[in-house]
Formats: sequence, structure tokens, C-alpha cells
Amino acid sequence: MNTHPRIHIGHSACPHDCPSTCALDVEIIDGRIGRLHGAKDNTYTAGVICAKVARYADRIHHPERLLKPLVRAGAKGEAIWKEASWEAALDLVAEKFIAAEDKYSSETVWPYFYAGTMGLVQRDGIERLRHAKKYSGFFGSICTNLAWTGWMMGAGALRGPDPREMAKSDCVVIWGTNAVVTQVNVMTHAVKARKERRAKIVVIDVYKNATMKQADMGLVIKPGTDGALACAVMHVLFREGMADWAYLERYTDDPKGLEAHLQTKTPEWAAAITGLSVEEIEDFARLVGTRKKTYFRLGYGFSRQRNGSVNMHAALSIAAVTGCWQYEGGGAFHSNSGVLKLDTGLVEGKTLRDPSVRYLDHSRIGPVLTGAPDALYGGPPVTAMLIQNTNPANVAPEQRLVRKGFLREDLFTCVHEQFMTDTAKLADVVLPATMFLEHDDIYKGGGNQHITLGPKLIEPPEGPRTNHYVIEELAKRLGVAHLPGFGMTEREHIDIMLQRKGLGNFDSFKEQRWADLQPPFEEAHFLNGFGHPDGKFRFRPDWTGQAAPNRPPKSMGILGPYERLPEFPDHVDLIEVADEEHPFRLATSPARNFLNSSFTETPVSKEKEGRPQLLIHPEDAASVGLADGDRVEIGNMRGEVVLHAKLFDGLRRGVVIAEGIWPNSAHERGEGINVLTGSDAPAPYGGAAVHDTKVWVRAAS
Ligand SMILES: Nc1nc2c(c(=O)[nH]1)N[C@H]1C(S)=C(S)[C@@H](COP(=O)(O)OP(=O)(O)OC[C@H]3O[C@@H](n4cnc5c(=O)[nH]c(N)nc54)[C@H](O)[C@@H]3O)O[C@H]1N2
Ligand SMILES: Nc1nc2c(c(=O)[nH]1)N[C@H]1C(S)=C(S)[C@@H](COP(=O)(O)OP(=O)(O)OC[C@H]3O[C@@H](n4cnc5c(=O)[nH]c(N)nc54)[C@H](O)[C@@H]3O)O[C@H]1N2
Ligand code: SF4
Ligand SMILES: [Mo]
Repeated sequence: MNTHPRIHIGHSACPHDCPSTCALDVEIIDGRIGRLHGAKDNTYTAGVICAKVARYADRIHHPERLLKPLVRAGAKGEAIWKEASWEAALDLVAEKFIAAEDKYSSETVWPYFYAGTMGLVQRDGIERLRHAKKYSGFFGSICTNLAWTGWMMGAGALRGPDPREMAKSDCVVIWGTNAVVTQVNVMTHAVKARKERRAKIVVIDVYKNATMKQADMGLVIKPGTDGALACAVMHVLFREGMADWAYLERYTDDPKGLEAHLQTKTPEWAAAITGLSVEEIEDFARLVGTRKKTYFRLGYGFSRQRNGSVNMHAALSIAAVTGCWQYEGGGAFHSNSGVLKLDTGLVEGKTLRDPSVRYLDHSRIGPVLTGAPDALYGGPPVTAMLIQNTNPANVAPEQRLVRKGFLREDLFTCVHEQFMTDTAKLADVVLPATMFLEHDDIYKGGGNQHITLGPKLIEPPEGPRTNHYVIEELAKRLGVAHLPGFGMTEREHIDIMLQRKGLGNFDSFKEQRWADLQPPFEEAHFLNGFGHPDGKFRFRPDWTGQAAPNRPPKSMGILGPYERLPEFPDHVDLIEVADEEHPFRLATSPARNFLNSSFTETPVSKEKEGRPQLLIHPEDAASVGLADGDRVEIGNMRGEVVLHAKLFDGLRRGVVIAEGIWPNSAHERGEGINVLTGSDAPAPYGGAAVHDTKVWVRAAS
């Protein structure tokens, strides 16, 4: 008799909100999960995944997973629950939604979701219910908006050179992304270039993070000043004859105008703004000016400033000045989201959409729930919500407003979750959700070029149900289950998406595991022209005219203060400039062992991260009387938060860093770091400037 447990390997994709979308090999041992590994034969994943997902068994078999529907039995937020059957819980949700709609019209219901899972069926099915019921629209702005806007203004299409080409570069510039932490696969390819071709790795960030520790050149700049750095780099390129004029004349809109504009944007000018030395700026310019195979890997982090779109556009413009786009291993890359299109029309119920229904801004949930008239767009208050795959009470800016909103007696909230998150704690009904290895879905990469299948590999525990199930069951109770897109299984939806793309179907894809959809070289490098009608790269963006994929629906108008957006790349002080009362600038950079608010529940991640800390320059610490490990309070006009000081000299004076979005309960007073961040919409199309916050710092009393 064989007493060894039977291990077999299943194939999947990482569902988390990470540009890498790794292809996974999953150990399955008698219906339970063992270690997860990166698929070796996937050319982007190349056998490497992050440690937190390798340990997924700790998350999926976690003793604190939600297993039963819960209905609130105490005051809001008091965490007193009674268990309910699925039938009873769903009946209650439907009844509340109908009552809310009867009172205020359908727009009073706001389905709210994000990318806790990136699966197209489980994530986006909530849109189908929304459209069928004419509930308020969701303008999903929090993550990509500032970055995509800046990119689109220049390049006009969201794609770029094959990320695997990084391995063929002579210089890889990792700009505003902590890749070691947030998308480890970038490092696989960048380090290969260094090993095989002696490529230089440059990292530009606001502190000496894990990625910069691996760099050949590290530029620590002040938050929100990347536009100034980019301008000075381009100034040097023009001044020292390193601009590729043949390329500029053929592929760009106004190179002479740019050159003239940059006359005054000297390294001295930028040094004063960025905190870098003139020498650092010139060395960097000469490096990218002489190594034509430079690959600019532009991340999200540096765009999370109120001038972030301007800074993204400015950094992207450097590639057009050097003409590095022409070479294998050269060019700029931010996201392939514009290439990897699957037809989600049916999943999302797009034909059911009524364009007259209002949209509400994801990032402004605080103002929305507290009834700010500008946030409600003239419509009724939000009095009912269904929340899937996101934890706004923790991750959304201006947390005090968000909490106040959720505590409203006239708001009914249903949260579908895997764990009792900060948001679930404030709900009226909590429904337990499956995890990715327990349901079928399909995933698109952002930082690579693959579409990857994630079929159901194990049975969920008794209790949790899929997002798809919740949407279908609510549709039945709300009288829309007969409409197109409803009444199908996950697999049927995946079949249709794959068939419409000519990629086979669920079963054939299960064998194939993934498809590599990298566009041809000429297209990826924009050698057939950029995405604008005239095919030119735009140094002079049309800030409010561009039809970007992330542009808010017309009914919302332009969201942020666009009047100050510059004609050419520049530095604009649209940020929360430090002042006498708030002498420090705070960035809330990612934690290695968490993924946004996820993994804050797994024991190893928690242990490795320790406790909420504030990185502060030793001289700054001394100036406010702080020693290493002291309790430190930071605050501004929105509130105050307590952390522990960690003295660190890898950042500029006047800059402080709080890594990770810790659960609110991990901080004293039960309020998290987003108490400090602002929910005003940045120019022009909104987003969340979560790294752009002025604060005061003092020893906690
Ligand atoms: N481990 C881990 N992985 C993650 C996440 C996580 O929380 N933890 N989050 C996931 C998600 S949702 C996303 S969108 C991606 C985001 O991944 P990234 O593209 O890496 O973006 P961020 O995590 O916002 O920040 C990256 C870096 O930008 C820096 N930064 C902040 N302000 C500035 C600035 O003004 N200029 C410059 N040059 N740098 C600045 C921060 O210090 C940080 O080191 O990562 C995903 N992967
Ligand atoms: N201060 C600060 N705030 C930030 C950021 C920052 O850098 N600093 N980053 C911002 C960014 S870029 C983003 S994207 C947001 C992300 O913030 P969130 O949208 O909250 O992201 P996650 O923590 O990835 O996922 C949220 C939840 O989805 C749940 N979930 C996962 N899979 C499923 C599923 O299949 N079904 C259901 N029902 N639930 C599921 C998880 O349990 C988790 O609680 O945070 C933003 N907020
Ligand atoms: S690196 Fe990103 S995509 Fe890959 S396993 Fe980790 S979280 Fe998932
Ligand atoms: Mo994100």
C-alpha cells in the first residue's frame, strides 16, 4: 500500500493585482495546496515568483478565512454577527437593494470592486449586474489612471517593446517602481542583461529601496520632481549632441519647440528641485545618451503624485529624444494592457449599458459616501453597495471620510470577501468568497504579454462561493437573470472570450496554459508610428483632448485642475508642497511581503514586516527629538497616525516613507496610513496621489 501523499502539479496564473501575472505550477497534495512555483517554461515568469505567493498554502488554508455568510447583529462596525444561510443572506441583500432603489432610483446602488482578483470573469461580472440594473457606474481610477494618462499623452497607445527584450539592453532604467518588491520578474530580465552584456541598471526612486540596492546607479530624488529630472536629462542630450535628430524629425511632433523650451531646464535648475547633484544628472544623461539600447521601465510609483501624469509623460519623452525605440533592447515600457484585449462584452453586459447613468469616482469614495455634492454628480446619495475584491476602508484615500461614510445608518453594505477586512468589519452583510485555485478564470498580464488560464484546481471549503455565483444569484432575485450574459458558467464565458480571439476554448487552453500575444517588433517599438492619428510622438500633449482608455466617461467631465498642465514636459508644483506647518513629504511605498492590503493576514508576511514604521533621515529624526524605534506621530489637515521611527539615511531630508498599507487595526487608534492621503482628483483625469502628502512629524505623546 502506498502511504505517501499523492502530489501532482496543477497550472494556474497569479490572480493578484501585480503587473507580473506569473504563470504558476501548483503542488496539490490530497486536495490541499503545497508550494507554488513559477512556471519554468513561461519565458516571462522564467521560474521565478515572489515569496508571498510561493507560500500561498498559508493564505488559502488560513484558519481565519471567512466560511459563513454573516449578518450584522450589533451596531455598525461593532463586529457582532450572526451566521446566516446563503439563501437568507442573498435574499436580504436583494431586498435592501430593491428598497433603496424604490426610495431613490437605481443610481443609489453603487457596486464597488477592484483588482483583488484580476480574473476577467470573477472581477468584471459585477459590471453585468450594474448595467442590467442601471446602478451607478464605477470609474476605476485608483491605480493606473495617473500613469496611463501620462503615457497615452505621449505614445498614444498602451504597449511597448517586449519586456523580455530587457535582457538585450545595454542600460535598464527602472523608474519609480520598486521592482524587486512589486514585480520581481523585471529583475530577472534586467539582471540577465547585466550578466550577459554588462548592462547598467539605473534606479530612480525617492528612497534607497530594495531595487536601488541592486542598481549600478541610484538616483534618490524628492517626491514629485521626476519631471524636472527628465527635462534636465533632455537638455543635456540636446546640448551635447546626443539627440537623434533623424528620429526626432520623422517620429515626433515638435522637436525644435522642445529643444527651445528646454533651454532653461539646465541640470542646475533641476538639481535645486530634485535634490540631485548636477553631476548625477549629467552622468545619467550621458549614460542613456550613449547607450542606444536603453530600456526605460517606467513604473506606477512615480505617477502617484498630483503632477504624476506630467512626470510620466516627461520621463517617456527621453526615449523619443535618444531614439532608443529603434533598437532591440531599447525603448520605453509601462504596460501592455492596450494589446492584450479579450472581448469581455458578455461578461460585463456591455450591451445593457445605459449611457445616461451617472459614474462615481472609485478614489473619491470618501466624499461620495459623505455626500459631497460634486462627488455625487447631481444624483441621489449612495444608500446601498456591493463590494468585491477590494478593501476601501483601508486602501482608499482620506480614510476618516470613508469610515464616516460606511458608518452611516442609511447605508446598506454587502462585502464579499475572503477575510474579515477593515471594510468587511463595517458591513451589514459579509459573504465568504472562494480563492483563485478554487474557481475558474482567465488572466491578462500588464507587465508582460501573456494571457494565462487559471482553472479550478481544488474544491473550496464548505461555505465560500465565487463572485460569479453571487452576481448570478443576485440577478435572479433582482429580476434580470434572463438578460444576455446571465445564466452561463465561468467556463462558458471563458470559451466565448477565447473563441472570439481565435485562441481555442477552455479545454484547449487548459492544455496550452497560456498564449504569448507580444505584437511584432515594428508595432511594439512604434516604428510604424505612434498611436495618435498623425503617428507622431507628442512632446506637446493635448491634456484634455486625448481619448485615453482610462479617460472618465464624458458625463464626468475633466476631473482635476488641468489649467496648470504644461505645454511641454516640465516641473509643475501641483503637488502638496511642504510648508512651515508640514515640513515633510510622505510616500507610502509598497511593502515586500504584503500586496496592497492582501497578505497582511498571513503569519510569515506579518512576521517579516514587523510593525508599521516610518523611515526618517537621522538628522531629521534628531531635529524632532526621535531615536530609532520611538513611537512617532505624523499628521496633517486630514488626521494623524502613529508608527515607529526607523532611522535611515537612504532618503532626502524632509522626506519620510511608510512602507505598506497595514490593516487599520495594526496602528494605534485603529486608523491606517490613508488617514493622511488626499481624495481630491489629480489633473486631468483623476486617480489617487497616494505618495504625495505633506505631513508634520513629532514624537508621539
Ligand atoms: N510586494 C508588493 N507588490 C505589489 C504591491 C504591493 O503593495 N506590495 N502592489 C501591487 C500594485 S496594486 C501595483 S499598482 C504595483 C505598483 O508597483 P510600482 O510600479 O512599483 O508602484 P508603487 O508600488 O506605487 O511605488 C514604486 C516606487 O515608487 C516610489 N515613488 C513614490 N513617489 C515617487 C516619486 O515621486 N518619484 C519616484 N521616482 N519614485 C517615487 C516609491 O518609493 C516606490 O519605491 O505593484 C503591485 N505589486
Ligand atoms: N497609501 C496607499 N494607498 C494605496 C496604495 C499605496 O501605494 N499607498 N496603492 C493603491 C493601489 S495601486 C491599489 S491597486 C489599491 C488596491 O487596494 P485593494 O483594491 O484593496 O487591493 P487588494 O489588497 O489587492 O485586494 C483587496 C481584497 O480583495 C480580496 N479578494 C481577492 N480575491 C478575491 C475574489 O476572488 N473574490 C472576492 N470577493 N474578493 C477577493 C482580498 O481578500 C482583499 O481583501 O490600493 C491603493 N491604495
Ligand atoms: S510577482 Fe506578482 S504576479 Fe508573480 S506571484 Fe508574486 S504577486 Fe503574483
Ligand atoms: Mo495598483
